[in-house]
Amino acid sequence: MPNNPYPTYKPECVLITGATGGFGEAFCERFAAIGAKIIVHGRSEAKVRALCEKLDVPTYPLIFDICDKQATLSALSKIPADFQDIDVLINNAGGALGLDKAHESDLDDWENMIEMNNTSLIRITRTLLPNMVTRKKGHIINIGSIAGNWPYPGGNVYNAVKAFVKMFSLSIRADLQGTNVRVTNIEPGIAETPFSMARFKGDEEKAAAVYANTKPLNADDIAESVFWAATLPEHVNVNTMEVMPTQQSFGPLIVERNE
Ligand code: 8X3
Repeated sequence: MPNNPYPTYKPECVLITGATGGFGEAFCERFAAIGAKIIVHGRSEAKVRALCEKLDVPTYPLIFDICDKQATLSALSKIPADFQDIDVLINNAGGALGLDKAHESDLDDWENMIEMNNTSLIRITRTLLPNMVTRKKGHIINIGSIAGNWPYPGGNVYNAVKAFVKMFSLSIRADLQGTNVRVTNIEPGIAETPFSMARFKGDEEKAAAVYANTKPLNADDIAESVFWAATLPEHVNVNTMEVMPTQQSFGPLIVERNE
């Protein structure tokens, strides 16, 4: 096969939040494959350190609970000098809690989803963005979801937090005009990862049913999408990228019929 003459950009330092989860590990491996230094974030020290060991590139372990503001700011302020020039920040940490109807949902789950998917994401982004602007170099890649575009029953706050991520991504692009900093929102559809185990709080049967008898996306499919957006030449910005399995698409709107 002839070489592709299209130029690519090679990020040298990538920070991945929620790196020990399904997507996160695939992202680490994809960027390590081109020799990028990886800042591996997670809550479990053992898992973060095990992943750092596995990656065949320089790594820096970043251990904090994304819902803890002080721990977040403190850990970010301690990133050593040789990892501080972050070319790509992948805001991947987050997730769904529950799939109950709005009037039957757990209020704590709702508040936690806002904290995990939105508050933590803006905190990390706001902290790391100034250095990207100063360097006139950097890329924020947010892991959104088709849930931010398409409401579905039981999605309620998860749909809403991912819609926030989409609009935050687009909106900060406007602020970053003239800085050369890129922003991308990647919006995966149904993907077989521990996502559903977390959503259904360890109920294996419910989680497995989500992926039964179909071919969902996998973590490598999304790693490749993220990697493609991140390695395009610096004058190219992918604003949003919605990716679904071929076997997932759209349904009709529901109309209630009277007798
Ligand atoms: C995960 C995709 O379809 O379960 O963000 O909401 S979906």
